[in-house]
Amino acid sequence: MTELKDSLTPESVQALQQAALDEVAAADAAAAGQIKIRYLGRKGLLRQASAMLGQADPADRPALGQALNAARQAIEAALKQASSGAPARKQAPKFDFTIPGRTQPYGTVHPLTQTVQTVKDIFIRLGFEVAYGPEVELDYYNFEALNIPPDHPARDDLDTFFLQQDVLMRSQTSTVQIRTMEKRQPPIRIIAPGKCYRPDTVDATHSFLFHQIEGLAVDEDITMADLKYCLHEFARGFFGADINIRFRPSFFPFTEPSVEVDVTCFKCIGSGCPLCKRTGWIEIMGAGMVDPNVFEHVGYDAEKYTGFAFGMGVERIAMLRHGIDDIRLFMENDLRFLRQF
Ligand code: 2NL
Repeated sequence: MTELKDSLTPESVQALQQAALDEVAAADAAAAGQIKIRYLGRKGLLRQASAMLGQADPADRPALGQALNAARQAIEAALKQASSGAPARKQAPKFDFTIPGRTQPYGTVHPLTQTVQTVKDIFIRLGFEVAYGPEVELDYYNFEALNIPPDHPARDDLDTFFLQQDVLMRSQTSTVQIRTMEKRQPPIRIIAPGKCYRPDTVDATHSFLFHQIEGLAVDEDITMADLKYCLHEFARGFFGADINIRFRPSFFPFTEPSVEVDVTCFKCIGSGCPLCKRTGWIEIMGAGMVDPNVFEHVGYDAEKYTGFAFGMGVERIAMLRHGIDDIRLFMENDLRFLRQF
């Protein structure tokens, strides 16, 4: 804090000015106000100094008067610059621990992943293991070992994504079952979930990428009754305890006999409604007894072993279960859709 000397000299006025400028340079907005009052106020130091002019030697008065004016102007200018240019120093932020913490929004498991998990759980309870395999496959595992003849329409370039002559994006997960049978001897009970690819034009029910779950059981004395029991258990677990199944004859190159599998319409419980087109039944998958030619390819004794196999589209059963009417919703990552599951 600067005090006035007893006598007024150009040096003491100069010292007063410098003290004021130093204080302004170190001050924040609030302190600048105090400095202004203390130096320039009505009872401020400059006024007090001016009052002492009368006691000064008359010869010195003009120089002292000029020095006091210069000091006033310099201090005013410094204060003006401090209030306009210099950013007001902020107070240290106070921590308010009464405000609730910031939460991260939780994600949800994708509906297709949930569907695969549900199907897996049901078949694991029935004694099946879960098997996986590559999505880029050899023609052999996708077609030849499955007894699909060379002229079959599925082998056309228009129905399969070929990468090279004999390399393709798998169009079904039967490839995983062939690979498993190549490596292991019966008994085998596996399900193979995974992505599959077909160059379909995308619409409400078709996609170039979809998911499949195939199942396979091979042992001595496996019969169609075992197939029907397992698929009935699956249908009850997935759609509800009052759901029944039925087999209709069909054809696949890799099964003989082959069937289409229907479940009781879970909307009307079989009485007939628009969803099941008044039939009371809804088709959910294909299945059958493994063709002996497939066993030949993997080196199993077709006289000793029999097996059943089935394949279902994950998107299809997820859409049925949740009443979803467009397959594209699964891939659009629209949170308004995803948050509903
Ligand atoms: C369908 C029909 C099916 C199979 C897949 C299979 C696999 C092996 C041997 C014999 Cl290794 N069969 N898989 C059998 C019948 C039907 O899928 O409509 N899928 C969506």
